[in-house]
Amino acid sequence: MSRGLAQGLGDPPHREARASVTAVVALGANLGDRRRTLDEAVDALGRLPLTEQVVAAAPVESIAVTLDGPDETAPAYLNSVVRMTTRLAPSVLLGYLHDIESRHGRERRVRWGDRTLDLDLIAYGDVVSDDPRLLLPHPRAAERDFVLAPWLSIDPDAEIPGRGRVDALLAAVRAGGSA
Ligand code: PH2
Ligand code: MG
Ligand code: MG
Repeated sequence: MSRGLAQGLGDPPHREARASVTAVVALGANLGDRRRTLDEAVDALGRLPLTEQVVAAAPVESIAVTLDGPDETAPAYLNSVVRMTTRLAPSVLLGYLHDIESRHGRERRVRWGDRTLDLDLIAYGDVVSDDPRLLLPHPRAAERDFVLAPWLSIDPDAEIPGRGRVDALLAAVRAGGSA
């Protein structure tokens, strides 16, 4: 089902009121003043237009996961998750996330490289989309302890559309021993 996303990508953002949807954003930082950056990013998310009920998880520290696996020699991450209700189209929300990343000096040089701030749209309502401009839900969220654990802390009944309950996914990740 990708109707919601297709509408969001094609239409002018504010032409008509769209329904309020629960959106989940993962935050990560492993360079600079990580705590301050995450705090500022949460504030910025709280100021987004057409967006309410912004709830942030307490940050968790995690080992950097690289394309070669967990790397204890890389700077550790602080990760958090924010849940909100929004009437922004998913493509518009994604644009705001990129703006906030840029304002915090985010550079895109190395895939999964060190970064001052990463904001990933994890879920947007129950939208499932394989549009390469915005994959929903985030394809790796279900395997990432550092996304699932903070998310579960603010929403014990959270689910990833098409993947299942976050508590069960987290238990599976921890049983499997991957990041
Ligand atoms: N994000 C990545 C790559 N690796 N590792 C941790 N611990 N936390 C992250 O947020 C993270 C990562 C790319 O998005
Ligand atoms: Mg990411
Ligand atoms: Mg990202």
